[in-house]
Amino acid sequence: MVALSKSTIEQFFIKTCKPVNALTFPQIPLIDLSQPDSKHLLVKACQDVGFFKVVNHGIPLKFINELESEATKFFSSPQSVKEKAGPPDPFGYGNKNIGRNGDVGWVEYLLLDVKRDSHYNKLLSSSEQHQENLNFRCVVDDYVTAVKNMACKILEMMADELKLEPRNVFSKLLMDEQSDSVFRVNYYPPCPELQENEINGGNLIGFGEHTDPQIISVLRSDNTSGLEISLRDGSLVYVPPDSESFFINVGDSLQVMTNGRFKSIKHRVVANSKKSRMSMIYFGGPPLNEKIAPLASLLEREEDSLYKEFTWFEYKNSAFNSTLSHNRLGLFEKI
Ligand code: GA4
Repeated sequence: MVALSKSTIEQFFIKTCKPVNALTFPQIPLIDLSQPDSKHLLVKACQDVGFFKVVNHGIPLKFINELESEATKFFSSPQSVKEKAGPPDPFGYGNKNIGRNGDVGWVEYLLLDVKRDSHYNKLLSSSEQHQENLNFRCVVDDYVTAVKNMACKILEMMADELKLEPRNVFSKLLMDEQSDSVFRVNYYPPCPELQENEINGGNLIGFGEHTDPQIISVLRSDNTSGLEISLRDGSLVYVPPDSESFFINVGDSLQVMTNGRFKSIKHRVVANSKKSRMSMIYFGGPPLNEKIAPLASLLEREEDSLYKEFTWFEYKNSAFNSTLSHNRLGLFEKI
């Protein structure tokens, strides 16, 4: 293993003047998907926080465990093998560099296109890894299909509670064959150099603060902590990990479609110098040519649209040409 110098590690130190609130956010909304009254709580969570945790989600544990074990195998393989799946733009393996504009994080990741038959092309290109990669592909497919169905169920409950018709007004965008959804596996390795030097109190930025551009994100992580969400007053609060539940956050596009009723929440991940962390996130996005604008039925008599209409292609382009912390929606707000 190549030892990293102090100055190399320094670029990942958390550069923020805001203290991390060590207290657990007391009310991370908890939604029990098996309860009939949950659609009301779900909409409230999207309005108040833009983030919630779901239990009784019905995703088979087998899918989660198999994916985690395949991903662990991938991230522990030699660097040369992992690099065969890279670079990450548009899809593949990435290491420390995030996006196109200089963001860095203490993270390795796989970004995968979830459109049938279009993903893993690079992963599958190395013939000696062929069988292993096929297994990986199968477990990702099973997992993503199940998580997408859960995301659609949640979106339909939201539409129902908001009295929107048709009920699949949001979910049809994810179900569309052309849906531009992405799947990401993040691996935050431990940092032995940081422990040895006991620098910076052990805080490294794993994934900098940002909002997700899509409609909805479904996150599952192992039991290592690291996720923090930013409340409206800008304070960051720690989200206790829970490997048996899923965390959902509202994306920028859903904020626009609900004319700002639902909030897309800023979040970040702090890497742990002692323990690795693995997370898997499904980002449910619309087809590229889909027009994103506040739904007419939500614009009540006196209510003006807060956003200019755009296509998902335009928004995605603008997002991918920005840095993580950029206020992406600002460009599309009506003044
Ligand atoms: C954040 C949500 C998803 O992980 C992602 C990220 C994307 C990337 O990693 O390439 C972006 C980021 C995300 C938003 C701003 C741009 C693009 C990195 C970045 C600096 C895959 C996505 O869709 O947008």
